[in-house]
Amino acid sequence: MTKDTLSAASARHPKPPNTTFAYGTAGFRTLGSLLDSTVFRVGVLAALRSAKLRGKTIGVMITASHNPPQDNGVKVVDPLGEMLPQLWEPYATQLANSDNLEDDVRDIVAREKIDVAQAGLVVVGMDTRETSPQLLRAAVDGIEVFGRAKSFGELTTPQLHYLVRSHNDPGFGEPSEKGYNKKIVSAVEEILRLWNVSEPLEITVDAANGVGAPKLRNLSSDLFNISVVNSNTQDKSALNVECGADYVKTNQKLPANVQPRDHQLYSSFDGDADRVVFYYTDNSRFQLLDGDRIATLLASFINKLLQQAKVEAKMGIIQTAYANGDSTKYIQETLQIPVDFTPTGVKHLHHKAQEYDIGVYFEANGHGTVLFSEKLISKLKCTHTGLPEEERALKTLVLLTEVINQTVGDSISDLFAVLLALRIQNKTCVDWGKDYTELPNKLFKVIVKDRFVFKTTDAERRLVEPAGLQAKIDALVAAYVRGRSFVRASGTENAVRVYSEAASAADCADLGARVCQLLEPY
Ligand code: G16
Repeated sequence: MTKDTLSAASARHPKPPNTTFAYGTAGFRTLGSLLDSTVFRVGVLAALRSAKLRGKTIGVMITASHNPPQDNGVKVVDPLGEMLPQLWEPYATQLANSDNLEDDVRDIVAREKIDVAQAGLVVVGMDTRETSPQLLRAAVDGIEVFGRAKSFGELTTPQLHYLVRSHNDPGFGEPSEKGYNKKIVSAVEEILRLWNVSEPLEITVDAANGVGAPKLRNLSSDLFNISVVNSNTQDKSALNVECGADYVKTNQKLPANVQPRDHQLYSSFDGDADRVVFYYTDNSRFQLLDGDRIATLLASFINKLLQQAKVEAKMGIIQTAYANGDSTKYIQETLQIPVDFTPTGVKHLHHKAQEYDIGVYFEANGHGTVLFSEKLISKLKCTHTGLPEEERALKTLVLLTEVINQTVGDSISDLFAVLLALRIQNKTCVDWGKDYTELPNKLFKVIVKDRFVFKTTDAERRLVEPAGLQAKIDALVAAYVRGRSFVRASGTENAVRVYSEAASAADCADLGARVCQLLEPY
């Protein structure tokens, strides 16, 4: 271990007093001004992870995604673009809170039998927040204690995942932002040509004043025409404020600066462009098309292509407790696709999705993707029937695996996948919105003294602690037709989330408000 370097570097990144850092749903997240030491230490951990994997490239992303502008965060990405394995999360927490960094690093090195000399490259990206450049420097400092760092500057989170994967797996694409753009744009163009689509795909995207705005503008083609609003990344206080996927989903209303034309499709990204939701207005009534709708649209589109190609594949849809009850019913009864539930967090959904040939996972908040197994991709590539309709479906499926980010939920990829699914099936946004009717639902954010006292079970659908609280929620829920409600601590914000749904909008609001009241003593 290069003891002096670690202590010298660490001295430049002192830990703030009286602060405890917790690794949450998507890494560490809190006020950006508190995170310097944590990001430095995550950099150290990422290099150790690379060493453990004998020099494979690892990723570090500086972002707080949908959180307010003053927050920031950091997460680690594994070689194939997956999140840091959960077994390593305690190490991240151990280092972030350590008062004796050298001892704790030595402890992890011994427990994992790491040869630090094998540490390789760690690629780093950041979102557009004010604190991001300084935190990026802290990450690089940490990485360079044992490994090598390569900074890509501003990126969307899914671009960073792509870059990590392509550094380790050259067949995945060129390891550059250009490579990412080329992979998506050429696959979209090829699909459109296969289906003789000449009218360009069109949509207006609310980019949450985040990094998605410049990155979307870098994609160009005669075959699509994307207008971007809420693209002010210079005003650091504007990120996710009154705009973006989280705002639109939580408030179920239009973001600022979208003046809709009826029956026209719009979409919103979040601050780091890993979530997307869609919407339109019908007689000025707002209709949201969230992650549940994206999952059903893409699953039924892919199913149709599989039927046309005459290829059998095992498909499953993965949801969380936030999925609307009617979406689950529609998937099981109409689409006849199995549904699995996992706790919130793409790290959970992603692994479940990998159990299928085609795993479609979307959180209701718009975070998700469609994973195709390597085995299925090879089968699709090797099958040739000579029949034009079958060949076209086969080619489209293969190209979809290039459009849809295979490492993580990606607003840009998902945007194109949805536009293609609609155009090829000749489906309007209104048709899409009518696939099934949704139970009225509402999300609440409640600030409590200590959110960590809320412990859940059953894919976060039931509370086990505080004792007795779940029984009170059950009693309330029983009084409403098709009522459902649950309480869980956010893993990204200092708040507890309450979800409610019921047969009528009034009941849904009432149920949610009464469950929120139950939280007052906490
Ligand atoms: C992150 C996670 C998502 C999760 C969301 C909210 O999203 O990646 O899987 O749904 O946080 O989590 P929680 O309810 O625990 O706060 P993002 O877009 O913020 O990175």
